[in-house]
Amino acid sequence: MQARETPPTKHGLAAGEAAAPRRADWTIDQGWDHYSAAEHATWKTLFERQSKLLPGRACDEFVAGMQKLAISAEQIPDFRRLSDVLRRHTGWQVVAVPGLVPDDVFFEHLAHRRFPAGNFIRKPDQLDYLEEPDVFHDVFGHVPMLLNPVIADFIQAYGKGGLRAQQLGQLKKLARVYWYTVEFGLLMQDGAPRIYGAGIASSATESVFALEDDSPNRIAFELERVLQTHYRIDDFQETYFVIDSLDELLKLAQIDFEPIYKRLEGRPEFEPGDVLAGDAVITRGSGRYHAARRRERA
Ligand code: HBI
Ligand code: FE
Repeated sequence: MQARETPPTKHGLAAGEAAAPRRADWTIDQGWDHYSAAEHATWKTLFERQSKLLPGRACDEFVAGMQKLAISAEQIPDFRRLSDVLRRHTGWQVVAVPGLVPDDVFFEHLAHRRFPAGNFIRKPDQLDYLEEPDVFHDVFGHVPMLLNPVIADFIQAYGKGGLRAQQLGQLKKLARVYWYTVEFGLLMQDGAPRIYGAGIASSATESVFALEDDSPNRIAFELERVLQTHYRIDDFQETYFVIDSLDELLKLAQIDFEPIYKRLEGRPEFEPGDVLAGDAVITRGSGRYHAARRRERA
């Protein structure tokens, strides 16, 4: 989830997580047997809330992935079971990590079809927002889309691209592509935007805001526009980028970004809420929500 403009400083250890010696790849045992009834109950609350909100809002591919996964409200899923299903469909597996891991570790896992998922779950008083990707964000938000072959290829390509972008010093730009697709992307379906981004799919408030609020912009995804556009890590997005088909992401996976990075050197970058003359605007937002938030902070 939280792909950050500034590298994460702390690598939070889940509450109660002993500072066990980390493996070089930062994976840990999920510790499924150690989840308390309260933690399973938090999962149930989050799962039931989203399951009510997503029909008609999540894209068909998300719904199809969720059905194949056969996860339920009753318990926090066991990553070994999830990996059995994922391996069969798209060759992915889920590996447990204590929270955000260093970028290169993250990319290395994705490049080998291993999805790092937080093994901890948020506290009941953090239901609506938390800093680090927990098991609900990662498993409920991301894993269903990993059953879609296009997304499965795209995220692996993002991992490989991330390692390359780091070598080229272009990570900040590439992180924006991940952010505005895998995390907060919308997909046109039956003439209206639908959710495929995990950051939206796992958030009760943002599932509604992203699709129905008049505040955000919704703009057709265009690679160079997104590479130059900053994003918010602390609040709803000011702009959601919309693709017409998941196959648009497959094309991205086949592009060599290096010449694009070069061409964009020194070109203007844009704020999250900007609308540009060249944008294919689907809905132009009023900006009301973020204007109110700025006034609160002023
Ligand atoms: N670590 N566990 C975890 N999950 C993430 O989504 C994640 C991460 N580390 C780095 C990161 N995301 C982003 O900074 C990169 O996508 C750029
Ligand atoms: Fe995420």
